[in-house]
Amino acid sequence: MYSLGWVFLVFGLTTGVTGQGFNCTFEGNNLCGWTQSTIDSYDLVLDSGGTASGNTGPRYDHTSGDTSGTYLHREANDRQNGPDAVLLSPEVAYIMDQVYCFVFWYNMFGTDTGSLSVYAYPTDDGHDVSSKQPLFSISGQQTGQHAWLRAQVDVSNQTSNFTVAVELTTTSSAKSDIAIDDVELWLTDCPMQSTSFNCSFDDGPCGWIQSTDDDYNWALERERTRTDHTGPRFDHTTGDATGLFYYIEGNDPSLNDKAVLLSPVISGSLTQDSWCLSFWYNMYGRDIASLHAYVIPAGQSTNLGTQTPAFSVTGQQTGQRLWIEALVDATNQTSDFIVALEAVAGSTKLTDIAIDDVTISPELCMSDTDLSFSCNFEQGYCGWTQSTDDDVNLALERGQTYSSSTGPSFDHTLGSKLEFLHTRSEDFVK
Ligand SMILES: [Ca+2]
Ligand SMILES: [Ca+2]
Ligand SMILES: [Ca+2]
Ligand SMILES: [Ca+2]
Repeated sequence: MYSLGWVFLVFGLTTGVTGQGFNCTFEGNNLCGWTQSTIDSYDLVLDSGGTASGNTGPRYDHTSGDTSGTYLHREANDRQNGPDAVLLSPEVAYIMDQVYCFVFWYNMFGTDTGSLSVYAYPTDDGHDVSSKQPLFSISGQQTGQHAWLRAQVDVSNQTSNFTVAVELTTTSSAKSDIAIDDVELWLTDCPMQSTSFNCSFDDGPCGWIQSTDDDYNWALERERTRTDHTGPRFDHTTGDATGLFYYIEGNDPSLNDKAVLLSPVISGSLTQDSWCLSFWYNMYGRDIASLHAYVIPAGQSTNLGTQTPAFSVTGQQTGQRLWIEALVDATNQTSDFIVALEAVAGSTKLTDIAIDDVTISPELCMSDTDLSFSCNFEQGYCGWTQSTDDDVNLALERGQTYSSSTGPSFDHTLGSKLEFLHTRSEDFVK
């Protein structure tokens, strides 16, 4: 082992790369220098193009962005073999004062997703990670089937040759797949990751976090969600599959289950106590329930049961392509506060709710949403409301409707690519 470390040390000094075979795309069914632990209960599988269980696992590999590439996958259908699977890096040479950043991509899609943990430890200590402290850990659903998120872990604090280990753990459910791809070791400090209330979500959560005082998690997704006839076609920021949005997947939760996303802290004060919260939402699906925004003191319980929402909208509001802006005044915020966005699951799988482009500014919202009978529906509903005494909501939509042989191609006001109200024949099919 000593001589192997020396080889890596020389290799590292001469090329600037330590741990030969560390960086790996897992293409060509190749683990590079990584190995499967033999003291865990399961071996990860190389996979591509979707997994055996529905409603869990990635649709595409991260390297190629399509079904041709390969990623490493914890298949939850095999969970009877045991919960934990550990992947071990090649030994990395210790170099005094060298910094190391471990970077990888993960997909965690499935209501009952387990956990992903990263360890770094002297190789000579052995590979039983159950006795070690993880440097990074995340659990529960984080993404939809198309999105991958980047994680980085500072593994610099070493005193001898070391191993990086990635542990993927399932729950007792089949909907608990986890996949990783494109692992790299950077000989630099990990880049700063800023926390920001204002977020497009295109590069991740910006410090927004999943509540644990709720029933399930929001998921970051890239395009069309798992189920037809619900969920947005693309994100709001980019209008194509390059951007990400948060959504709740209607396939899995039970009626009235709640998922809550919590913002970074905003500093309210006596001199700055009025704020305008803006976010965009897509609520397309016959059985959509509701979306609420809460403004609550920082540090207070995030159990929202007794709170009054500052904003609520219920039932289907949009078609597949349209996003509507919500403007919410937050007044009398004389101390630190956060915003909680809560989605409530409806009675069927046609209940996806999506949000994107969240911002807050130190002023009351401009009241450009004048209530008006005359409305071209370009900016929303102008105060027109959905009846609750009927069977279905009209939906604002942009461009063509979902069914190719029904509905108008373009709206009447400007003749192209704008919004119109319509009913959807699919909505009446039970
Ligand atoms: Ca194993
Ligand atoms: Ca790959
Ligand atoms: Ca976005
Ligand atoms: Ca949650």
